[in-house]
Amino acid sequence: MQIYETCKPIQDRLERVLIELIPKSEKPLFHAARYVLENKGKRLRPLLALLTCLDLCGEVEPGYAPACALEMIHNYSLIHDDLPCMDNDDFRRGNPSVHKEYSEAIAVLLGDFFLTHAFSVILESKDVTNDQKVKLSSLLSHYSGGGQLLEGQVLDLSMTGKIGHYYDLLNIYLRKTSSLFCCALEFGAVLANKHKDLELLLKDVGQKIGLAFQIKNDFQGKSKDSKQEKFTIFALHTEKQASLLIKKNVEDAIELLEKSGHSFEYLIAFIESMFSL
Ligand code: GRG
Repeated sequence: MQIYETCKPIQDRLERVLIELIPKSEKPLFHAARYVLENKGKRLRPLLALLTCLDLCGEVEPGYAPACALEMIHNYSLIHDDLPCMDNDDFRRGNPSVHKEYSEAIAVLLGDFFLTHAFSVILESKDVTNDQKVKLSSLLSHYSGGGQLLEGQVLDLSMTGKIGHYYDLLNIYLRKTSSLFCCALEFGAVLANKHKDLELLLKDVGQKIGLAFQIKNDFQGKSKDSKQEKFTIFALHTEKQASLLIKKNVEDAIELLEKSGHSFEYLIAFIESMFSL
């Protein structure tokens, strides 16, 4: 399947909706919001949500606002992660990170804006039912909250300069990276009104894709991570073992989807494209 042809119009519309959701004002916060969103990311999480929805109910239209909300949470986490008190990154997506282009205060406040605005975007959407709004908001606060994304970041920071067990690494990766992938897939099921049946399966798939994605990310950041003494897969495994872990997690995720009794053709094709299979 040529997944690019399916994704291109969806991604083009995502970009437009994302910008439309930011108040049209030149105030510093909204200027900075457009700076971040126009400096395009891959939009993996909203695309995963919309393709899951497409597979399960044949349409994506009602999902744009919630998918954009998830992308806002992802962007908030990256803006805060780049701050000097966290990962201290001067660049993001090839351009100066928000605290470098604007100021640390704007970076903190812009993260806060995306975090709060994401929930308004869901609650004010005219395309989802009240039941869906409750479920989507609850999933978003769960996966971005103190037991998931935030705990992942706390654990990640606490392990700098240390080497833990594989279990510790798994715990960090499932939280800091898999959590928003689980959220994306579960969003798709909520939008298609199939969440009750598929919650556990999609959580399992999201965890595996997230693990594979984080290990892939570790390859890309290997030299910087080692300078910063970050605890990554390479503290415990060789490159060959790490590559095998990526392959195993992706294959297992796809097998779960294939055996689910539902047709996940778009989602599977997209996952394969994420890992160039
Ligand atoms: C500070 C609240 C807070 C959380 C930080 C997500 C995170 C936790 C830190 C960001 C750094 C990091 C290694 C995150 C893991 C997830 C990851 C690989 C993010 C990058 O995702 P991509 O590649 O980014 O999808 P783009 O730029 O394409 O959107």
